[in-house]
Amino acid sequence: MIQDTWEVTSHATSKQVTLYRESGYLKFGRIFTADEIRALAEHVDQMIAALPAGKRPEEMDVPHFNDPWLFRYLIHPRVLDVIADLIGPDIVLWSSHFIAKPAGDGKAVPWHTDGAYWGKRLKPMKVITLWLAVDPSTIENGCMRVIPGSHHRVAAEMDAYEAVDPTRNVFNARLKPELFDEKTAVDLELKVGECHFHDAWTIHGSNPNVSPNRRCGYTMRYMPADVVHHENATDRGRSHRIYLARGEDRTGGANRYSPIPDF
Ligand SMILES: O=C(O)CCC(=O)C(=O)O
Repeated sequence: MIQDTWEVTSHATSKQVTLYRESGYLKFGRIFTADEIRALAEHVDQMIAALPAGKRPEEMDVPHFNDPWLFRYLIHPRVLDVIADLIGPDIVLWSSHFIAKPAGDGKAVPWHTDGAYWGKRLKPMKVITLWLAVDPSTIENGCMRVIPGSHHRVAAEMDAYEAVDPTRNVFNARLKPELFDEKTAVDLELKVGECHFHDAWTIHGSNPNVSPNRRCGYTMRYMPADVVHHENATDRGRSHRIYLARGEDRTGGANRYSPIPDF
């Protein structure tokens, strides 16, 4: 059996940066130590155990708004070092979301781009997502899948979507199948603690989890500090907090940043 050595990386090589820009995604290694990942997994177990009746574990969106402890991951220097390699030194924390698909009946994530989902709230749309494997993420338990190079099209607006059954899917719409070739999809399997990155315009999704193992990913989302957050253009009118994680604002003062809480 091959031993899984746990190496921690805090920078992307120039080859990885080029690969990310060309393909719209990047399979990466581990940024957090084994102890840090163990602590996060325990925290997630407690969060899931505390969910109110009827709330699905795929839906733990923006948990950091009410849980400052998560900032030790979201603005960890090693994370920000890698993000800086990929998008530059001025970094805004845009969002985060645990998508934990329970064993046996985990929902699918329909094919989509994040850029279309967040609509007109961000200009220009330059979000990068770090998807961190809290559990091993495999083809069997519904790992994330991407369409390589699809971010170059930047065409996937909301009218390119059609309805799907929300009881079986994390969202109620999917990108129309005729707009891309699902046969070109790449499965992004990860060992626990590994991560991958994707661009806001990369077409991606994942299958349901019918396996005996939970699949939990923590999506940690960042953007360069020249992106303007149009607070009044939120799709559901809800307020959304953003945080200047590193460097300086580059919007000329257009954004309102929330203070980073004590963690
Ligand atoms: O966790 C998944 O399967 C999909 C994640 C996703 O849609 C995202 O990170 O934008």
